[in-house]
Amino acid sequence: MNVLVVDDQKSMRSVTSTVIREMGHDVTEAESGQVALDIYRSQKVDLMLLDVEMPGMDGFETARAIREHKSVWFPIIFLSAKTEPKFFVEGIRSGGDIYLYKPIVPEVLEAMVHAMERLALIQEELHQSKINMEKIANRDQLTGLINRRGFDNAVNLEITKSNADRSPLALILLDIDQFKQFNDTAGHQAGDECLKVVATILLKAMCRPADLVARYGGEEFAVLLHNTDLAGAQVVADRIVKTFEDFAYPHPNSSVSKFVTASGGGVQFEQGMTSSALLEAADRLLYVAKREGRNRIIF
Ligand code: GH3
Ligand code: MG
Ligand code: MG
Ligand code: MG
Ligand code: MG
Repeated sequence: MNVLVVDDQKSMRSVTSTVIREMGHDVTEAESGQVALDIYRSQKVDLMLLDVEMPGMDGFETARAIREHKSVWFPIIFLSAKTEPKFFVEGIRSGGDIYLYKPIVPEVLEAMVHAMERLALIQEELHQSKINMEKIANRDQLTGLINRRGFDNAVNLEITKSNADRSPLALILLDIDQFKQFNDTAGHQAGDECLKVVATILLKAMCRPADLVARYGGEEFAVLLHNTDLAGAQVVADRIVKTFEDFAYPHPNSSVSKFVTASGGGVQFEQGMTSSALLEAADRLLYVAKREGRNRIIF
């Protein structure tokens, strides 16, 4: 663990630091609450040992400032010569987890650090599983692409960015042509395989890592082209159509082609547009592409 030892007295800091280092942890020292806060903001702290009486910001204020931050929890152990119950109570109220009396008893400090380490581990596991669940929630299981939820989040982020720095942003919405017939003729499982192939086709047609491909709905896909204007998006659209042709994935019952094709609508983001307006604009063009014979992307 990265342990931050905060005490205005150098001798006290060294005694504490020695115990912690002997336990195998890395120690950073701070001589005031303010310095502790600066360190906490710039590097990862897994455990803080905090003195109470310090000139300027005392330990209680320091703990409160950290807890106000609402970052991921990490343990705070107070080490104080103030042994009256009211200080103990204030220590816990200000956000401390344990309050130990000075002079420190090394075995007791060690035991308490172990106890906090156990809790910190549980906390870390929870934090990781929260991150993993977010990832799962944003991904489509069949194709491995991000799903509508993930895509909508990404679009909103990109829109905020484009509104701020005026960078261009383009979106293409795609829908597989006569996919119902595909399923009806070849079966639903074959349809699922086809969806995976279409995901591969679209990923293959992208050439920049920042371009985002999503499975937006059943047989609908969306492509978000960051820092791309309409002309750039048209190049990508041509490449998408070309990649479908190259793959030549057989369609068992399509009036458009012997192979799987898709229709699409492409739009460029305009300042102030909402994400739903952007998607609706693409959807309208997609509908036009369907009406005009499918197997094309219209801008
Ligand atoms: P159009 O060319 O006008 O887009 O015709 P279409 O048949 O593709 O469109 P329609 O909306 O009538 O049908 C879409 C089909 O996509 C119907 C639905 O069963 C199928 N579908 C949606 N999600 C999945 C899926 O996850 N797996 C499979 N196999 N089929 C799916
Ligand atoms: Mg002190
Ligand atoms: Mg559809
Ligand atoms: Mg379709
Ligand atoms: Mg349809």
